[in-house]
Amino acid sequence: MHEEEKLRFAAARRRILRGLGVVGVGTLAGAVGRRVLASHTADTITQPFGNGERPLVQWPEKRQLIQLTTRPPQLDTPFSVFNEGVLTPNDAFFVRYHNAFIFGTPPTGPQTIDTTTFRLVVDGNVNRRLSLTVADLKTKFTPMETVAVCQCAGNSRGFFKPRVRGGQWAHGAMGNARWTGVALRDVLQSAGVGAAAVQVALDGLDTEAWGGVPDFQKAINIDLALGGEVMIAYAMNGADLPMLNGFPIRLVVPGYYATYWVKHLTRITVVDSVYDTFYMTTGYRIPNNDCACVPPGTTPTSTVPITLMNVRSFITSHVDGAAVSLALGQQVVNGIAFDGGSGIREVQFSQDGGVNWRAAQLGPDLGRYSYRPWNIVFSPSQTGTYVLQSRAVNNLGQIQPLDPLWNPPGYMHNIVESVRVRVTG
Ligand SMILES: Nc1nc2c(c(=O)[nH]1)N[C@H]1C(S)=C(S)[C@@H](COP(=O)(O)O)O[C@H]1N2
Ligand SMILES: [Mo]
Repeated sequence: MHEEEKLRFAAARRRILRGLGVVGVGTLAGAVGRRVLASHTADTITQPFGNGERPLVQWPEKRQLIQLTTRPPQLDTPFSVFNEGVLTPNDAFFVRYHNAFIFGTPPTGPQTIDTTTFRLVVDGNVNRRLSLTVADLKTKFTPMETVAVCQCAGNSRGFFKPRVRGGQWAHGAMGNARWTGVALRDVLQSAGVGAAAVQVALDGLDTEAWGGVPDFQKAINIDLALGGEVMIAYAMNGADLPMLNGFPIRLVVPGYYATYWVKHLTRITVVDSVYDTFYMTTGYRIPNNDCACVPPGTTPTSTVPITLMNVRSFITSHVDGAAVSLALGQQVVNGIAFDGGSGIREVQFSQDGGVNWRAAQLGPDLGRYSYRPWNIVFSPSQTGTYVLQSRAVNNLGQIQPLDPLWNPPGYMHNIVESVRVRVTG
């Protein structure tokens, strides 16, 4: 890493990231820090799996979110947010980091990013090395926009049976946003990619942590990088990226799991071989078969890097365990569906635990990488418990499984979910 890039942490406080797990320590424990501390004890929610009690916490630029870990900050979006609208508000968008201290070591490490010194470097097998400011990206390239789902590979990991190691997310490690930025292709073309290029390696500002946690680096194949859809995004839902979602720029890889969506992107290196980095060669790998699954408790013999998201759907209007009155009569069930970019062909709905299925009405299409809203009328005829389910089919004909699929890292959970609703007299 070059010296000028290290200066990224320097003086001017374009953004302040407070409360980096240092509540009550040193100079950062201001009013915000104390409020975070207070909310630890004030509000908790319990996720529907063992050991699921979590504090609700408030970080800068965020509303109260569900805390998975403090160092690094990892925040799960409360599921009710997905019923507010098809785009996930920036202040409710989940947060996931790998390394304990994102930008240096608290309490002394800088917690700011200075956009006057921030640079995106493009190097490796290119005709000319680029060093771009955010302003360069905004003015020297053609802007583009995509609505796309950002979903952690480990979303819903807490529901795996048998349980697996790793962040015990409920269903809130996903979000859908309108991303604005420039095509990675355009930036690479302006650098001039060498003929022997195989991948581009991606690195953000966060660095290796102690305890052997390696620097978070990723790589994508050169064809994908030059395909025109992968973006270097500087805005999310019409605003600057929140600090915790990658300010000032992040990669957006529509259709791919969020592990490739490198935040605080600061270096793109064109390489002539498959890039060897922990998060490609050891982490974020799935069993090398069609279901990305193995018998529970076993180890796959062969693995490959995770790539495209599988198809999922959720009911958002009704929560598990809800009670509704029969007197309400017919009512609308709302939900969302998405996949890795083929688009949603159909969402089926069942109100009897999967015995009978009806086709739901699909809502507005914001593009094939977006959540697709859907709705259907639920008409309970008598009191009792109804098991509501939705099952999406994508344009490739892939459909959500009724039985759980298992893999050791707990990735790609996409079983049909059940929402039990009690209809009372
Ligand atoms: N710099 C950096 N980028 C990163 C990560 C990280 O640890 N550091 N984690 C990745 C993973 S695994 C996920 S799930 C997404 C989460 O994006 P979000 O925090 O904006 O929701 O960021 C990705 N980009
Ligand atoms: Mo992730």
